[in-house]
Amino acid sequence: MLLLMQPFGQVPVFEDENVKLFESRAITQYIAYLHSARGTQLLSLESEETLATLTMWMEIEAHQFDPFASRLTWEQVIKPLYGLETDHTVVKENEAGLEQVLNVYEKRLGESRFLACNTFTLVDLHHLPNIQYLLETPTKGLLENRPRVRMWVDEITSKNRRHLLSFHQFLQDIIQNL
Ligand SMILES: N[C@@H](CCC(=O)N[C@@H](CS)C(=O)NCC(=O)O)C(=O)O
Repeated sequence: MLLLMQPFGQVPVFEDENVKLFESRAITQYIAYLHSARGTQLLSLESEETLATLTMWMEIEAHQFDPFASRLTWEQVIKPLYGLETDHTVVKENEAGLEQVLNVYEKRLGESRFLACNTFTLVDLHHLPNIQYLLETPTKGLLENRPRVRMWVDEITSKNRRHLLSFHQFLQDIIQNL
């Protein structure tokens, strides 16, 4: 059934009348465009430059941050939920990679309050699931020992703490009912 909706057999899949999408970042962009006239403005639509900068940081999250962060979440948070053992060699390797990425973020956050611009956008939002998980692991040290990254993490997590806790509970309920 999932393969009928998503050719790679992965979640998430999104349907809104005639719109059918997969790839989480495409789904969040669609929802943000759809609701851009109300609520928090999550896209920098003011000019070609601000939009391109936002897109660039979305790519950085997807291709630089996410591979290390997702692996660290998998090893330290998701595997234990399934009763599997964390591979500490994999954790060490991925922490070394994440450190390099966070050094770039530390510099960027000296120029801009949030990653894409001075306001909270989808780019910051895309980091939240992994960051929220990693704050519950020893990897949180990497997020806390860089002052600007630490301030940014505090800011984006406090904005969304309530929603994320309920999402975590939702995920745990799904896993327990598998
Ligand atoms: N790039 C995709 C990645 C989707 C993805 O990795 N989904 C995982 C769950 S988080 C999945 O469905 N894994 C099952 C599989 O690959 O068989 C996105 O952002 O939507």
